[in-house]
Amino acid sequence: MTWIAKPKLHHPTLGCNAIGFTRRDYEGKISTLCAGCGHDSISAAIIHACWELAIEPHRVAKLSGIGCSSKTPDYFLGQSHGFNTVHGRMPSVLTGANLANRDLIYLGVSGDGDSASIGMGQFVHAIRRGVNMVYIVENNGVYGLTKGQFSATADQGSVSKKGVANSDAPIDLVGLAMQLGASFVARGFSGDKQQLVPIIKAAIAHRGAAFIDVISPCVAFNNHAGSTKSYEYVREHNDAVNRLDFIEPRAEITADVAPGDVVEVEQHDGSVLRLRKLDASHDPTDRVAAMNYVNAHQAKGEVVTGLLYVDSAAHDLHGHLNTVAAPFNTLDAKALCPGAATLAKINASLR
Ligand SMILES: Cc1ncc(C[n+]2csc(CCOP(=O)(O)OP(=O)(O)O)c2C)c(N)n1
Ligand code: SF4
Ligand SMILES: [Mg+2]
Repeated sequence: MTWIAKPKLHHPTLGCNAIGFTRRDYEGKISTLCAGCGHDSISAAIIHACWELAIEPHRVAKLSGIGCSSKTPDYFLGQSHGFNTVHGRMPSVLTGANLANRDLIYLGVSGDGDSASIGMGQFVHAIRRGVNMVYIVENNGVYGLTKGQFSATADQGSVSKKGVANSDAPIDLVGLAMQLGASFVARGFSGDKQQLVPIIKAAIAHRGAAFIDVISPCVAFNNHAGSTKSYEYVREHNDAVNRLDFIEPRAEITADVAPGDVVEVEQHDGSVLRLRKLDASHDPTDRVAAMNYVNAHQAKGEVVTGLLYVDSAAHDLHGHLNTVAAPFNTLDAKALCPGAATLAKINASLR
């Protein structure tokens, strides 16, 4: 059995959000992943973020590829749209769905194998096109589902469960996403929900390509001494560059923080990202500085987490293509087909 249905009973005292849903309304089936797998903590963070944002589940489309990570959309948002694609093909299917219906919230869930190997070509183009989505890579440095081979994000020298050292150079998806023009780039750790939940909320509110790399230890094949994606290693080497408060447009601002310690960034929908700066030298609105910062700390063996880069004035793919505001799937045949005369005019202009 690959999935287990969850009983629908709710405790009567369970709290409701602004649209009357309990947290349980955002859950999915019972997870069949290994106990302690980091991916389950990420699912819990997604559930928490969507519940707090009071998102109507039918407004979310969750898409994934193949892998333990790509199985997880079955374990959250059970009342949302879902599509499990072929290995590495989530980004193109998500792009097509987004073009057809721009009104949904697109959540792409992938693994380091799914995105950094077979799906690399798909990943880079979805990011550089600025598809309006939250793209989460649940990064454990291995192919968990196929029994723990090194993935392309495994650090050089990192040791496998069988004692073999990885000789290949790693691909850093965070650095790549920044270089490709992603307008929201963050790294989280599955073991730090306090940091991860506001990052996911901010990414959902962001219009454009929001990429989140979440270090997510595989307890079966990559959680031993010598692994740089284990719980112990990340806890010891985590350099949280900032702490994020996400403030929704209508919510009252109550945080009491000393001026100078905080950077506020307003997003398209009016929500505010309040970044408590732990490292004053990091400016999350300067892409080149953010890339240098991540690289410099990586060279020291540190895993930088937090919101690394954000461009709150970014446009998404629909903005680039100047499409109409109405989703294509709501347009009738007359609006979608301009007619023979218009077509003849376009053809004439190309001759
Ligand atoms: C076309 C194709 N090639 C290879 C596979 C075998 N395969 C299944 S999952 C996987 C890697 C999964 O790794 P990752 O995306 O990191 O997910 P994880 O299991 O680690 O969460 C591979 C190679 C496949 N299913 N389809
Ligand atoms: S094999 Fe690894 S990635 Fe897959 S469910 Fe188990 S712990 Fe998670
Ligand atoms: Mg993996």
